[in-house]
Amino acid sequence: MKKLNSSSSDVVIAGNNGNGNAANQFNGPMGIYIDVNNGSIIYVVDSSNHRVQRWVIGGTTGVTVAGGNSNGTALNQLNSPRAVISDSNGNLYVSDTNNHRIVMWTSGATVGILIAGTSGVQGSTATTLKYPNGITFDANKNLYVADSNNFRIQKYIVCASTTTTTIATTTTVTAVPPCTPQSRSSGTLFSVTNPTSSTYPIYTCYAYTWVATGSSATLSFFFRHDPGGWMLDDVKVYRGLTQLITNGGFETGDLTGWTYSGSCNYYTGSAYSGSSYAKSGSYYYYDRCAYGGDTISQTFSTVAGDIYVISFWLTNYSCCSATEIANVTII
Ligand SMILES: [Ca+2]
Repeated sequence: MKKLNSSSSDVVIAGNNGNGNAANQFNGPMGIYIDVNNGSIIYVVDSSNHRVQRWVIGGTTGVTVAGGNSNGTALNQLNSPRAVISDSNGNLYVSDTNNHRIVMWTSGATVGILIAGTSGVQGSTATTLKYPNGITFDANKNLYVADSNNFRIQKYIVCASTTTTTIATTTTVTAVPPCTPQSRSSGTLFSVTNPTSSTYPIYTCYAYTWVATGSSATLSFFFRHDPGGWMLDDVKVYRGLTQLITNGGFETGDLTGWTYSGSCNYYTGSAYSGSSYAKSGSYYYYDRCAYGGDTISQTFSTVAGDIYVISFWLTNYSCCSATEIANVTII
């Protein structure tokens, strides 16, 4: 372990005594974490020694504070851990990677407490993990786990009592949208007026995270295009792994599940057949509403405070000499 000193050259603060399992050595150190209560203490995940070492920065030896009993699935053991964090109560949380679990070690404990995953069992359900790696807390002490081989981030609500802190329930497994989501706090997800180029046949992916504020929300797509048209497909809203939008791929061939409103002098928006035009499947929503504007929307139940992941694919067909507007809102 090294850190920079004031002259910008590095200094060794732990280890540097070759590869081994003595108290002054490491074997495959991975995650490191500065104690949240004491900036002179560093925790080092000594991965290939299946232990977590506590070092006073600059000290000559470390003390094992988790694991150190060879690799295994017992609660006094770890198996190739990768990450450690501490909380203000002095508890350590260890990403016990090859045991597919997160364990908590209280100060001075000789065994850990299983708080997420299932010991030694890999899986992709809400109660299993597959090679977890990085872990962190948010300001409300919710625990986030990078569930590496499941390609997902898990969130666990922490329930604090007066004497100890335990993880009670798994609440959110977040679906991964088809493109990197942007965070939105207001009701407008996407808005464009008079685009300068036509992108058809390439669809663009749009994805957003949004926190519900009430018991329901309405996702709306307003389009105007005179002439030419907007093409929309694969609309999804996820709460955890539950998809909430009905007929987001328009594969019923009509607007089942959607509410239509607005007026157009020409061509109202409708589900169109044509697999070569659709982003996926056989149908897509094609809106050529000219000299007016129309909206399709869908309302679904929400839980205030929960995160929703919204995604859709959009392109425009022929432009750019007249008024062309797309507005996507969630209210
Ligand atoms: Ca489709």
